Amino acid sequence: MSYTEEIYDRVVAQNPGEPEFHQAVKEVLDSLKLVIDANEEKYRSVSLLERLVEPERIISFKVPWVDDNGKVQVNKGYRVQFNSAIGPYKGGLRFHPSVNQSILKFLGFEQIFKNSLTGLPIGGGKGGSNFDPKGKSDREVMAFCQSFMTELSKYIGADEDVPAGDIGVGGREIGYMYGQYKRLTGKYEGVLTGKGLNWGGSLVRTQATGYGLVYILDAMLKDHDISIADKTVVVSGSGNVAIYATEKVQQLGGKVVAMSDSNGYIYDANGINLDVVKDIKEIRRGRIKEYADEVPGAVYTEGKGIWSIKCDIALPCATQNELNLDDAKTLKANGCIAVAEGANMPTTREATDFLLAEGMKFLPGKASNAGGVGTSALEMCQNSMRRSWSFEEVDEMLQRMMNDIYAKISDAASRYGVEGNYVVGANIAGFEKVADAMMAQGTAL
Ligand code: NDP
Ligand code: 2IT
Repeated sequence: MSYTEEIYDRVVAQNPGEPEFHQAVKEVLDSLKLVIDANEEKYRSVSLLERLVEPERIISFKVPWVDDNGKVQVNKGYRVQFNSAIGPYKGGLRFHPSVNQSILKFLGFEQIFKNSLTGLPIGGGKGGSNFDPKGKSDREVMAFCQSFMTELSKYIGADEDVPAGDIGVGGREIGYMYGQYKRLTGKYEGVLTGKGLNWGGSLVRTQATGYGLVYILDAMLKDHDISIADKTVVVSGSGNVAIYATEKVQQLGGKVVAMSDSNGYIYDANGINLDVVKDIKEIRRGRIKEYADEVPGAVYTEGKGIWSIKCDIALPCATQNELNLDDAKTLKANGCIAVAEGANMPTTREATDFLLAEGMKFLPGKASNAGGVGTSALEMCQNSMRRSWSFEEVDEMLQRMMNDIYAKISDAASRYGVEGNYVVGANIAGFEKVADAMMAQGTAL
C-alpha cells in the first residue's frame, strides 16, 4: 500500500463520522501520490503526511445568547487551527445550521493549500457555528456575535489567527464581532478581515472572491484561446461570491442567465439584472424567488436543478457537494466547456472525475476562489502598515495574484505529466510550499 493510501485509511479510522473531511483529504492525497511516491523516504522518515492531516488545534465552545423573546439559546462554536507553517492561521467563519466539526475540518484543510497558492504568508484555519442567521433580528445576530467573540477572542490575534467571513458571515457579522473583540482586548488591530471601509477594511475585499474567480477563469480560457465575451453562464448561489462573480462576468461581456439559493433557482433569458439581485439579497435579505416577481420574463423553479440549464460555463458558488455526477453529465450533454468552483468543494469527487475525463476545463476551488483570502491577506498588510490602497491598486494585485495562481497550477500539472489537470496541479503547487516550510521547521508542527 502506498504512503498516501495508508494515510487516507488512517484518517478514516481516526476521524469517524467526518465524511466531508475524508473527501477533502482523499482528493489531496490522491493528487499528491505523484509527488510522494517519487520521494517516499524523505516524507515518510519525518511522518510529514501524518502531521499534515492532523489539525494543530481544534477549539470548540458553547455560545449562549438571549433571543428576542428573552429565551436563552445555545449554539456550538468552533475554530479549527489547522496549519501555521507559512503564516498565522487564516480562514473564514461559517454560520449555518449544517456546521459541524467535519465540515470545518474539510474547510480548514483546503484552506492550507489555497492560502499557500496565494503566495502570501497565511496558514490554514476555519471556524464557525451551527447558528442560523436567517430570520433573526439584527439584535439577535449582534447578541450571538458578541457571545461567539467573547470565547473566540481568547484564541485569535493579528499575528496568531485572523478569521473572516464565509457562508452566513458578511459585513454585518464581522462588524459586531470586531466591536466585541476591541471591547474585550482594547486592541484596534487587524484581527478580522472583511471589515468595513471606514474601520480598517480593504477596498475590493467584498468583490474579491467573485472577481478573482472570473479573473482566473479568464486566464485559463485565454490560455485556450477562448473569450468569456458572449458566453452563457450559470452561477449557483446568490450570496457574496455568486453576486460578484456575476458582476465580473457581465463586465467582461458574458451573460449570466441563472442564479439560485437554497430554496430554488431563477432563469432569466435576457441576462440577470444584478441590481435586483443585490437589492433582494444584500439589502432586504430576501429569497431569490422574489426576482421572478419583479423581473418580467424571469422564471422561478423550486428546488435543485440549476445545472439543467444550458450554458457554456458553470460557476458553482453556493456550497459543498452541490454539483453531483448527474449534474456533471447534464452540463456536458448541454455543451458546457468550463466549470470553475467559486464555493469550496462544490463538485463531488465522482462529478470532478467525470468532468476531467471528458476534457472539461475545470478549476478547483482552492485555486479559483483564492482571491477572497488573498485579498484578506492584502487587508492584513494594509492594517499592519496603517494605510489604505486604492480600489485600482488592490484590484490590480488581485488580478496579478489570480494570473500567478493559474500559472502555478498549470505548471505543476505539466511538471507531473498531467497537463490541464488543475485539480492535481493546485494540490501539488499548494503542498510544495507548505511541505518545505514544515520540513524546515523540524518536528514542531
Ligand atoms: P453567502 O452566505 O453570502 O451565500 C451563500 C449562498 O449559497 C446563498 O445563496 C445560500 O442560499 C447558498 N447556500 C448556502 N448553503 C446552501 C445549501 N446547503 N444548499 C443550497 N444553497 C446553499 O456565502 P458566500 O457567498 O460567502 O459563500 C459561498 C461559497 O463560497 C461557500 O462555499 C464558501 O465557503 C465559499 N467561499 C467564500 C469566500 C468568501 O470570501 N465569502 C471565499 C472563498 C470561498 P441561502 O441564502 O438560501 O442559504
Ligand atoms: O473560504 C475562504 O477562503 C473564505 N471564506 C475567505 C477566508 C478569508 O480569510 O478571507
